[in-house]
Amino acid sequence: MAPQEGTALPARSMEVARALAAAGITGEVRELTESTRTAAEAAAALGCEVGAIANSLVFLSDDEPVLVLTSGRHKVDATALAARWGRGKLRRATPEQVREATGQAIGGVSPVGHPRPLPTVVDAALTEYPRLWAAAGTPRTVFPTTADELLRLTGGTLLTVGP
Ligand code: 5CA
Repeated sequence: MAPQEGTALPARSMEVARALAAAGITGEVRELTESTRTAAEAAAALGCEVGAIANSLVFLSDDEPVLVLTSGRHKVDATALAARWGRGKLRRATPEQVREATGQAIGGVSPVGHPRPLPTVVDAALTEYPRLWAAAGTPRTVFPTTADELLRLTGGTLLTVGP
């Protein structure tokens, strides 16, 4: 990992840092020199397992944007998750819909720091890792966290998300 010391964070990451601080979360946002755009890239840059990367995936359910915080080790089973969550069909959001719902671009979508909070699911697989990394608003920023913190930060629901 190669943190960039002494430089101001991008504005979108400042939003995330503010949301973390407001929730009393002590893990700090860091900006890396390498890309963290995908879970594989983030895991390589951070030297962690890909399963310990918490991807922030936006779906639309009954036209409402929702967030699924998913372990990077597997894909979301959208049909099974909708049934478990008791919601209508989940459709993957387009890049424009992601931007509108979160104020962030694909590759940097964070669990928090959005214009409005989104109904959120936290993947039960994330509880298997003592330390997780999530995106902090840009494709080079991340923060360390845990499944418990993600649940508290988002008011989310812990559910099985993968296969
Ligand atoms: N920064 C990392 C985590 S540290 C990250 O954002 N990973 S991610 O998985 O949440 O973001 C990449 C995801 O964006 C991909 O898994 C994919 O689900 C989604 N994505 C990529 N391209 C598109 C697209 N064209 N439309 C909708 N979603 C997309």
